[in-house]
Amino acid sequence: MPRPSLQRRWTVAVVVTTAGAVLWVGPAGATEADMARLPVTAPFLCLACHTQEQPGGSAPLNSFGEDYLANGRRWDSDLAELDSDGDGCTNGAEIGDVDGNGQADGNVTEQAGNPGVADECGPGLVDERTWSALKALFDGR
Ligand SMILES: [Ca+2]
Ligand SMILES: [Ca+2]
Repeated sequence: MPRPSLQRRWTVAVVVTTAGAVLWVGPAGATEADMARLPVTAPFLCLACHTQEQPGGSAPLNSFGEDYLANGRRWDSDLAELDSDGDGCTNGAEIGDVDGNGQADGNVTEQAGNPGVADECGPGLVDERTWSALKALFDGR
């Protein structure tokens, strides 16, 4: 079998390296795209879905991250109704989009609690009925 030319070997090396880089970068891009699907991301950002911050979204998923993945990586009413971390507040209430329509409730700019960490929806969190009433006011404009 003839030995491949130097040019061909270089071409193969470049293709393999590029493919490896794309695969390596892939999860980070997906994580950013996933985060962009949530109507409110501050202040927890990566930690809404991951157990710790690691480059490229390589940290293990928390309970909300797992549910998000199981929901086809979509933020919708089904995911909003769940209480992934079991702390008594729905994901929607913690994220700030109770009905999961993709729009932040009222003028909410920060998540009320971390949807993947229990015991973060304390007395400061307005209850869901209040959120719904507030949201209805804004939706009815
Ligand atoms: Ca919860
Ligand atoms: Ca929580």
